[in-house]
Amino acid sequence: MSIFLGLDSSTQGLKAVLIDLEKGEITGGEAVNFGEELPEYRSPSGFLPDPDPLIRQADPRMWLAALDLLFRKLQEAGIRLDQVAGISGSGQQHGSVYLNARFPELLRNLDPARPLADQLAPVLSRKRSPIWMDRSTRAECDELEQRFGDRLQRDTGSPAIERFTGPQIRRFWKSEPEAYAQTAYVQLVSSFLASVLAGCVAPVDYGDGAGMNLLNLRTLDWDPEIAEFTAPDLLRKLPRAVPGATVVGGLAPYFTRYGFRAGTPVTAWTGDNPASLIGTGAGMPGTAVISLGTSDTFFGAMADYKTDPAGCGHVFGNPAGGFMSLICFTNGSLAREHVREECGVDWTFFDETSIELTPPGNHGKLMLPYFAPESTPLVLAPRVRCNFDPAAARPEEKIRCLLESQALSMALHAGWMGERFTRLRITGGASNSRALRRILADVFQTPVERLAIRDSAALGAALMAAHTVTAIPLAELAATFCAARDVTEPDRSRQELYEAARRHYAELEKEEQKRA
Ligand code: XUL
Repeated sequence: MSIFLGLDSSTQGLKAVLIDLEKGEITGGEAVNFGEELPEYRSPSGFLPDPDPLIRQADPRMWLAALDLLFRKLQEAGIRLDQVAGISGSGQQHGSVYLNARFPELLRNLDPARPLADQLAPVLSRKRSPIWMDRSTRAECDELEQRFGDRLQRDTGSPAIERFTGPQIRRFWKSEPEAYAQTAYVQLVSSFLASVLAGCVAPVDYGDGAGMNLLNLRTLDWDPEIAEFTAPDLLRKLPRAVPGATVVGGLAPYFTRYGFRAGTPVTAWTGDNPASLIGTGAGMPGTAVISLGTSDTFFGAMADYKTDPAGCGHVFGNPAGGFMSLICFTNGSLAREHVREECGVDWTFFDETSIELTPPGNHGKLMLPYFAPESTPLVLAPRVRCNFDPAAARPEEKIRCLLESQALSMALHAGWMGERFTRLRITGGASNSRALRRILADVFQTPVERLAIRDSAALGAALMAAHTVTAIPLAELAATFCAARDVTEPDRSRQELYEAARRHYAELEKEEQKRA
């Protein structure tokens, strides 16, 4: 049996990808959109609308209902789920699920005649789960920072962050102490769904665990001091922390209703970003991935444990072993769309023509593209700053200026990782921009590979399941399943030009930070 199933429970939906190792192909997939297909949970965008923009919570029963629906869709599509030899998954990071002491007993005795959401509702000690978009924990972050100072980032990989699970747990304990006391298990979205599949309380992997401000990345275990300060008795409520390639149990008999075999290995789930690292074939140091969306993210495997002195980048466990970075640039396509609209041009002009009409380096034009608050570097009061008069610049100059500035900022802020990248892989909508691929290749002086893969987190989970069950090296699996569509080679003659531009960009950014 050579078929493996990867799932990804993201903000807006649940996806499945099936891979066949013998055929070397992705053989199937399915998806459930929470808002459209499960309207009874009243979450059109995957979370419960709340008038307070800082509060973003979801009903965990919705994730369970999606699991039932997704498996039914796979079964109805005629997929032989009895042929699946291993299952893994990934979840939106940081979101947490709170369960009472009956959780293990209910997991052991799931009744195949009743939906998961109904059966597990009585074990939820908190009806609503905070998700990664929640930013209501500034006070708790301040308390953690005050108590632990720099040690928090040094040891957990990140300073206290509002969406991270530790501050969220602390807020829950402070605001609902009784419900917290009823909580016997705190799970992440990933480990919660792994628990349901395996019919037992599943561990948290180092990848997703590192998004909690609780896992000590030096000892690879929960930090007792930080856990105790976060909330009383928390250490006892957390599951074990384990490496990514861990079998957590056999598939619960409940899932035979969809045609699966009971006992099929379920391997540890991870966060969507660590899973994407694997699904883009970037599990080994040397390859970095740039995912171009509304926000752009830059991530890559790291040979050694290091943290970002500027406090912007995060460090997570790498499911392939070792560590990975995650750096988020909020003003990604958000800024690209702004500038395109401002210039009044179409995407063809933006993505193709603009670089033909302007020279590399653009005669030194640079822009700090903070159309919205920025996470890297931290900018709370946004404003766009140029080192030239934008009113006097032509549209193509402004466009090149934005794209070069975005690439320079990425190169600058990835420096702390101390990694030498020999290739960049890019995904997401804007990876179709020829201008951006050319500029990234030249700024990083690295070949830029455009990936054909769409659901990289679900694919990464399928690859982790296959690797954990068969022991086939991840690099071998990546060579088969994570091929690039095309490559843009760097123009070596532009190295010095862009090195100088990077220095100028750093100076401009420093000046602006001082001003703010
Ligand atoms: C990462 C983060 C998001 C979520 C989205 O820190 O908050 O990327 O994982 O699913």
